[in-house]
Amino acid sequence: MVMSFDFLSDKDRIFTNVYGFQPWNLKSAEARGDWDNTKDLIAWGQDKIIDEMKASGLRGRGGAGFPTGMKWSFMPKESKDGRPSFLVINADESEPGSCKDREILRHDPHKLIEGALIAGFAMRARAAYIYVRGEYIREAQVLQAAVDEAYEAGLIGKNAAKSGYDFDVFVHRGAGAYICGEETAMIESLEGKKGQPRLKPPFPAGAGLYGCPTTVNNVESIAVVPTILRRGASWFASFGRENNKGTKLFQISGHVDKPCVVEEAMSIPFRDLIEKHCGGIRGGWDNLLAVIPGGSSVPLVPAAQIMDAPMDFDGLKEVGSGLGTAAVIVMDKSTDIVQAISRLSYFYKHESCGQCTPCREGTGWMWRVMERMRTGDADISEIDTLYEVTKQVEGHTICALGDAAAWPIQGLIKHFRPEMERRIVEKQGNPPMMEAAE
Ligand code: L3W
Ligand code: SF4
Repeated sequence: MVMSFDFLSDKDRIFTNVYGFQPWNLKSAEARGDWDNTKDLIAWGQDKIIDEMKASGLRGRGGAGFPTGMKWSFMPKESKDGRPSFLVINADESEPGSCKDREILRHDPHKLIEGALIAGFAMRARAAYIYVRGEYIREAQVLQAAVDEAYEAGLIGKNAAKSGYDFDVFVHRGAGAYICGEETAMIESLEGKKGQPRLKPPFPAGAGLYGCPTTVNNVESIAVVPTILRRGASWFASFGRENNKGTKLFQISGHVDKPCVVEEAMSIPFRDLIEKHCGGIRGGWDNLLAVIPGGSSVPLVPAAQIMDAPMDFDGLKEVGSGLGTAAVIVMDKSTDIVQAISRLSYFYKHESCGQCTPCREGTGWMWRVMERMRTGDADISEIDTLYEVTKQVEGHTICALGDAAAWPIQGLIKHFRPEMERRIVEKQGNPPMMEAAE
């Protein structure tokens, strides 16, 4: 039996200015409820804030889904040798398909700044560094102007929002490298070095920015904090299902009638998300080929398997993929699926920082073979070799970029192997192995 889904109602939306219909400025943000008695929330104290965040079930919105309250609890309660702690906010949104943090930065920056203060207080951080993707020029300007407004109004800085807590916020612009979205590469970059991931452990909570305890959180994870605390953990946890709670910004691009960014309840079935907010699939549901549901780093899912999948961490894992950043890339039957995945392979080859051999050599090798798969110039036996190489890269690198380069190709081979074989056969004629099989 197909259950009907309770769509998120307007009164339950956190991001009420996601389309920028109202100004982003402080006056307008206050009218939307931001900075309303922030001092009272801070007066709860660190432990109560962290407990409330844990109870809300919020999991990181930047791709990994790590429980946010638990992450904050890793930060030390006492400073060692007088060293400060830091909050770093990851606004280096560069994952192909992801475009939600951008809407927060340019239309709702005060939600992020207020969230930074409360989260920073809860983890005893001295300051927040917001690392903004280099290409987001206008967004960085808006964010900086909002930070300036907040300083001027006494909401951050000394005795922030009259809470008795001193807290600074710095906006830092990246320079266009995708790898700086990886948390330890971001920390290196903030320190003025080349953005290359560090080995973990130690995790940033132990040794992060300038060697000090640091937590790195995604923009959306921080921007939802004030509303969760004001409305209560149980309100937030009433959306979605066990282990997959809350509301979420979905970003739908590709072959739908109306691509959009929309806040919905977690666990919304794929079909409902597309019908309600995107006007359906271009050319109708029979025209759907495949979907990459979480940004380019997660495997594609063929049409038949995604239709009724709940759009959450567990639902997408069950169909062999992941929620990632909830960047939903929809591909209809006009898509050259081999070319699409080959283009992603080029992206990862281009963005590899080159530190580890499996990633540096593997991403280039996989892209070159993918290109021959695209043109039909590969040998059929190379499909297995390509798969083997993705397995050699996966799990054998310092950071997740190696996995991210391997998974889209694995998904292609798993679900579209006949299409890969077809173009080789069409270009070269039936190789002996296939002739014998007929
Ligand atoms: C202390 C432990 N802390 C884990 C912390 C860790 C991190 C968080 C999650 O990658 C993924 C990646 C992309 N003690 C800890 C601990 N932590 N164990 O928890 O850690 P992790 O390693 O699972 O993930 P990550 O390195 O944060 C994020 C995928 O997201 N992704 C990419 C999105 C890209 C963007 C963008 O464009 N900016 O968001 C999409 O799927 O491939 O797998 O904070 O320190 N024992
Ligand atoms: Fe750099 Fe790739 Fe190694 Fe990550 S996996 S550290 S991007 S070489």
